[in-house]
Parts: sequence; structure tokens; C-alpha cells
Amino acid sequence: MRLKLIFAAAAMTLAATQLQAQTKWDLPAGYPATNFHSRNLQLFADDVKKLSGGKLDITVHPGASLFKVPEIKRAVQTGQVQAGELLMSNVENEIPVFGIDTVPFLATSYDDAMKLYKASKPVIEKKLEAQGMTLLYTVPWPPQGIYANKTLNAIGDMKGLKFRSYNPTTARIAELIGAQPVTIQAAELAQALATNTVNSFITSASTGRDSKVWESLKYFYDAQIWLPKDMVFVSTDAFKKLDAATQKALLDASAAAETRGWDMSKAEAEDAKAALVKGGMTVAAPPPQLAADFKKLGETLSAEWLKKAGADGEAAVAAYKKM
Ligand code: PCA
Repeated sequence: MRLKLIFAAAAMTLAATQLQAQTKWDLPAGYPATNFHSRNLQLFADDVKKLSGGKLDITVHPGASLFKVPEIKRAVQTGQVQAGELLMSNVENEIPVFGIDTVPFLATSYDDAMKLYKASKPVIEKKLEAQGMTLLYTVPWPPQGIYANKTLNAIGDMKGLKFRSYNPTTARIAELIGAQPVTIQAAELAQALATNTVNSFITSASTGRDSKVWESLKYFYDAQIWLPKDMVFVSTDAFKKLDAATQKALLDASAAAETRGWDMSKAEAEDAKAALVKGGMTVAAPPPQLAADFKKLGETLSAEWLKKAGADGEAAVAAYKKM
């Protein structure tokens, strides 16, 4: 009897120590569990668990199941969750310099996107830190092209289309081209297509594939307008509560996730386009007039962004151009 009690007490102490030693975090994310960003996040969470010897356990919530994309930053900022994934440019209205990767045609290849990231990383980190958050890593979406329910030869053909936006710049494009703007997050895009709420938008082949876009639209113009990034970040308070070894585990897993994520994105750019073709879509370069019109639109948008982003934006672009 006595021995049994001692065993029970010992078991309880052990359980209590394990409980104390394990930190559990929630990480809301915006895109389908099958998307490469979400798969990379899960691999990241697995690495963190392994490298921290089980001390930090991050639950990834993909598909906007915990918070919608535009709510994720606030959720981390207010301590409702410890970490999150967010499309950087989604919060451009609040922090204009976060829109640097949706300035049209500023960086249209993976190499240039990486340079742009390196040039803007210090200011991105600074802005996040000022709000009590720490950047862990970023991963770009594949180059953005134009989807439509009909052939497009010039930008004028887009007038009146029901144009889906996912950030301030895409909303502004809807306005400038005389389309009907509809704000829809990726998680609701398939349904918006099925109900004919939208019939045109700018996004990657990846999100097109996730939404089975070929069931509604037939054209994808691979205009390579920009490569917008998702960023993964953490509440600085939550980070500081970790012991040094666990902090290192988190940062090492972040660095690995960044390298892996950029590689996954490159592979996805090709795979997803092939999937659109397989779905029966016409995938083509934009016809010359459409391309020229978008270049011109891009100049307007660049000027607008530079004005908004001020000295921070100018400095980051200047650093990028020197690379
Ligand atoms: N997919 C996301 C953001 C950019 C992309 O390629 C979306 O369409 O919402």
C-alpha cells in the first residue's frame, strides 16, 4: 500500500514536470492544408518539436480555420495566439513598406524576389518589433498572373469583370481597370468561383490549382507581375519566455523552413501551371497589348506605393537596386 502511494506520487511529480516543460503554441495560417505553404509550416512545427526535444509543440491551423488572413496579425499582437502566418502585403494599409513585394514588376523572378527580401528585411523586422513581434521566416508565392473567363487582349477587356482582390494593391487594380471589386480570401475562393461571385483575379497558379479554378475559368495569363511573400512571425513576449536552447531550436527550424519554402515555391510554380493545363485551361504569356497596359498600370501603382511608403520604401528599393 505504502509503496503504491510512493509510486503514485512519483508518477504525479513526473507528469507535472513534463507538463511544465512543454510549451504549446497555436499558429493560425490562411491557406489549405495541402498547399505548399501549409505543408512547409507543418514540417517546420515538426522540426521545432524535434530540435527542442519536445519542449515546444506548435499546432498549425491551416485553411483560415482559427483566424481569417486579415485577422492573424492582430491575433498575435494581442496575445490570443503566440505565432502566425500572414501574407505580408495584406497589411499594407497599416504598414505601407509591407507592400514592397506587390509593387508590380519590381521583382519578377525568384532571384530578384530574394534580393528584394534581403534589401527589405531590416525594415520589415523593425516594423514588426515595434509592435511586439519577431519575424521567423518568409516564403514567396509563385509569380502572379491574370485569370479570366474570356480571352483578354488589352486591359480594357477587363472592364466590368467581377475582380477578386486579396490585398490593397489588387483592390486598387480593380478600381483602376474599371472592374467590380470583390474582396475574397483564398479560403473562400473556390466557393466564390462556384457561385460566380468572381470571374477574374490576379494570383499564382498555386492558388488557382487549390481552388480548382478550371471548373469556372479558362484563361491564365502568366504575366509574372510580382511574387508576394507569406511571413511567419511570433509574439516577442512568447519568444522571450522560452529558454535559450528552445529559442535556438525555433530559430534553426525557421532558417531551414525558409530555405525549404523557397525551393518548394519554385517547384510549385511549374507543377501548378501544369495542373492548370491538365484541367483544360489556356496558359499563355499575356498578349503584347495586355502586357504593355499592365506595365503602364504598374508604373501608376509603383508611384502610389512610393508615396505611401515614404523614406522606408525609398531606402529599401534603393538597397535592392544596388544588389
Ligand atoms: N495566393 C494567395 C496570395 C497570393 C497567392 O498566390 C491568394 O490568392 O490569396
